[in-house]
Amino acid sequence: MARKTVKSKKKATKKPAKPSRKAAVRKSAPRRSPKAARKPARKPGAKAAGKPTLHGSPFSGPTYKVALMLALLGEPFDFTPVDLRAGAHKTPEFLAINRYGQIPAMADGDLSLCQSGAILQYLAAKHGKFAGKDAQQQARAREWLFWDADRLSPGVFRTRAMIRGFVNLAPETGLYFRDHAESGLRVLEAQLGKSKFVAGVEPTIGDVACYGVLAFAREGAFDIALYPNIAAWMERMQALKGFKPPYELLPLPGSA
Ligand SMILES: N[C@@H](CCC(=O)N[C@@H](CS)C(=O)NCC(=O)O)C(=O)O
Repeated sequence: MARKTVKSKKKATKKPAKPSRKAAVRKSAPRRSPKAARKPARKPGAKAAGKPTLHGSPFSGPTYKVALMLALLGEPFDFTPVDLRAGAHKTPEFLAINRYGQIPAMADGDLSLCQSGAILQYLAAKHGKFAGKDAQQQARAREWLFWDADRLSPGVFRTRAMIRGFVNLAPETGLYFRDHAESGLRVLEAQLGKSKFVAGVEPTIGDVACYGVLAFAREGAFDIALYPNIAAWMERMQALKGFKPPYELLPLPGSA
């Protein structure tokens, strides 16, 4: 916020009055706005909160979920690519950022967070956006967030990873995950026939999490045209301010 400067009128003849005790205190301790006064002062030695840093990969769906959330919030961020094929996620340096040895991870000031769902919740609380408008909608949004982590993500991502050759799975294991994904798609299709977004009329972290999966559905040979409510919802998500598709938001190595 721009600070307003108030110029004092000069009075050449009058001897300046001795500053009152109140004014002297004000001079030595700069006045904080009432809003700033409510916030605790930063601990000595703590890092200034700059842009968050997202550690991940453009090929990673969970990384995209976090990047999409940051884009929808209009929060600029730095991106540090982590090369999974080179095992960069299992090095001691990376394990200090994410104890689970997985991507994504996000550093925001002194806070280092992992698990895309937890990061989405953190960002929603930080900005007061996409959490849900009241306690009921917030709880619904979290239902979808956890359901995605349990059902939709494993089904779609494992199937896609198999097709793209990121993992080597036995054909019957591949079918197990495809089945999981398809039952998840049917559940989502039914919900989106009842509400505009998963938890009601507004987009929430539940939508960001599910969209972050379905953005990669084609790479897993899932035909979203078979699910018209999902297809229409995906268009609604793509129309949100700040939206970008995966490989545009996090460019592939060598494409910049
Ligand atoms: N539940 C985690 C899943 C993260 C995840 O599966 N990340 C993958 C890449 S997309 C990974 O790091 N795989 C390497 C590993 O698990 O060792 C989240 O949502 O953040």
